Amino acid sequence: MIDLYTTPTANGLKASIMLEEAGLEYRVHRVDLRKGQHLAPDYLAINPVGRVPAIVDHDTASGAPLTVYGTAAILLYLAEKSGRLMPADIEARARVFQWLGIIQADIGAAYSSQFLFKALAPEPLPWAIEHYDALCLRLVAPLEQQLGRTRYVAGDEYTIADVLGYPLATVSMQRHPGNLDAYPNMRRWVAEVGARPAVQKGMTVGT
Ligand SMILES: N[C@@H](CCC(=O)N[C@@H](CS)C(=O)NCC(=O)O)C(=O)O
Repeated sequence: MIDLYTTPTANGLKASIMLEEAGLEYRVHRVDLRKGQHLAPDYLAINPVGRVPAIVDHDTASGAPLTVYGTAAILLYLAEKSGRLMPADIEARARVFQWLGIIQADIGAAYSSQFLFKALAPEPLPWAIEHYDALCLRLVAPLEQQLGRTRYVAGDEYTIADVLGYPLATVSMQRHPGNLDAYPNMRRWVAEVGARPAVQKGMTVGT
């Protein structure tokens, strides 16, 4: 059994989609960020970083519960545990790792800052909003180009890179006027990935 600590943000949804794709048994613990539950002592005892998503796997080889925090780490762990959504070939794996870094560390980090200035800032700061809107769109452009060349994000195989990308396209990118209107390759890919039952189920977790 795996405990999932989550909230229905883009990162939280990536973790729940992956749990569905992995076919592993899990139970959901909703962590309400607005109530500060991520900073409460009982959650900090599980994840001292005080952020979500995190998982605790009770079904380990050592018998000791294993906590894994961070979206990319969770997806990699679940891919290895389930033997799903990660290619065996070293070059194909390198492409997955590259997109994992681009989506989480480059695009995802830009969208986190965009969310702060667009949705949470007590007063609008036009320079910051314009800067992060432009940065997000600049970093999304290579993903749109890539999906014009390959069926899925890291090639012709569905992998954890697609699980990372889907909530980015369907949640974070909704904060741009027109959403995916100017992104035909992403729209084609979103329709295909969004038709998967595991993705549909994962997108409802914690909501
Ligand atoms: N590097 C982490 C970032 C996780 C993250 O930013 N979590 C947000 C919600 S999506 C959070 O817990 N924010 C609360 C806070 O930072 O106080 C990941 O990739 O999962």
